[in-house]
Amino acid sequence: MVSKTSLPPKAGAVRVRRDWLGKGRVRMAKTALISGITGQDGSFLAELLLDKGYEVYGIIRRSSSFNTDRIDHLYQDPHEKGTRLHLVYGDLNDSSSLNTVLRQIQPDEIYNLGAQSHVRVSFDIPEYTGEVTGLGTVRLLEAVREAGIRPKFYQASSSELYGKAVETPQTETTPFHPRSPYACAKAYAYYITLNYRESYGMFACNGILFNHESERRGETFVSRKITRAATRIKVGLQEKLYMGNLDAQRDWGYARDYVEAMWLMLNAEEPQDYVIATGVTHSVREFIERTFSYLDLDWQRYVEIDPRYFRPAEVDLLLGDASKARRELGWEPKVNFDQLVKLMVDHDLQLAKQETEATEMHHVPVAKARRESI
Ligand code: NAP
Ligand code: F7E
Repeated sequence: MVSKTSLPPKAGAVRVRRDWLGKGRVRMAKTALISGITGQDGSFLAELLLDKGYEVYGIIRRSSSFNTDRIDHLYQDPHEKGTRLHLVYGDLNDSSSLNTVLRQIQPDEIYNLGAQSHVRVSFDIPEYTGEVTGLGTVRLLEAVREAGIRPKFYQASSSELYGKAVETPQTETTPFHPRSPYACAKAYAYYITLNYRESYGMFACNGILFNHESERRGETFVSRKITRAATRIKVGLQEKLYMGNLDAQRDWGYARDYVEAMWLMLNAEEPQDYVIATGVTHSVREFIERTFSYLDLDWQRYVEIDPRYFRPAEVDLLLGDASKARRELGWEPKVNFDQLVKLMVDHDLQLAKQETEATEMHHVPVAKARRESI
């Protein structure tokens, strides 16, 4: 299903694609390259950029099974005319692939979303996380220099940088105190992005995004783990939900709102770093309560604590102040906490019902718990 694209010819350092609309009218299409296009944010960003008329290239990794579920609805046969989404193989651990991709595509905008993004997992694979999430960024930035091009560059920085936060709410000037190998890797990526802006005058921005979730969120992040489990419990597919630290507080927003901020940053006058957050924080316990109560379930009957989900070092409280983004980019979140929980539960309830039907049809034994090793 993924094809190596036939790349259009180049016409100099900054290339503009011309799609003929007939009668001599031309559309000047910008080209964007997304690392991490198969992830939650990558899929929403690809949708947004395609809607805006961009030609979108996404870097995907070779996998023994398909991992393009989140973008399958956007994918078109490359043999069809006018296809604007192209997938190319590459890896943030492999400089040569990045060099080739950049030389060939010469994008106007690069969104570096690729990462080993799970905080708990980063304690198990710290070196690998450093390679992909940290050094991967400098590999991509160097590939830009080697290609001799001047694209705008977005780095997916994270509120995890604040870690053991020294002030609340956190802003662009709050000092960092990373609390995990993931956050340490993101700190390197943040500073190297800033360094390339200062050293080479690159239009490079850090979006310091607070937690953002959706119906496409990976199932081992806490929000989706809760909405998947609660809806499966509701339809009788699961009996218990095992959780870690319920006291942690997060500033949760909706991913679709947050990818818009990425685009706004690269289309602002000046390259700068921005906090993107809702300005409201809730505990994991509140997320659980809200989810179960929406489903008319008493959460205390189903939720148990399993210490394996505690982290060696925890980030207790995150709360972002996105005033700068509101002021300078005109960005604000559209979906609040209750709406977020509702849209995720509605989606996952449908999924659970489909699972029930499949289970009944094929006489599959009901699993007591899902694969939730983290
Ligand atoms: P995600 O769902 O975990 O997606 C991560 C993406 O990175 C996937 O497409 C993955 O590909 C790709 N990737 C992993 N290793 C790679 C490698 N070696 N080379 C190339 N690509 C690789 O993450 P997300 O939630 O969309 O987040 C997007 C970015 O924002 C990440 O950098 C994350 O750290 C950061 N961030 C996220 C949040 C949040 O709340 N979601 C907040 C702040 C910052 P596969 O599909 O092949 O695994
Ligand atoms: O955990 C607590 C856990 O894994 C949130 C990534 O996208 O956002 C994400 O990182 C909180 C933590 O996200 C379970 O201890 C309790 O305090 O959903 P999470 P995260 O660690 O905040 C940031 C901004 C990123 O940049 C990252 O890429 O929930 N928690 N019990 C649990 N968490 C999980 N996963 N599973 C539990 O059972």
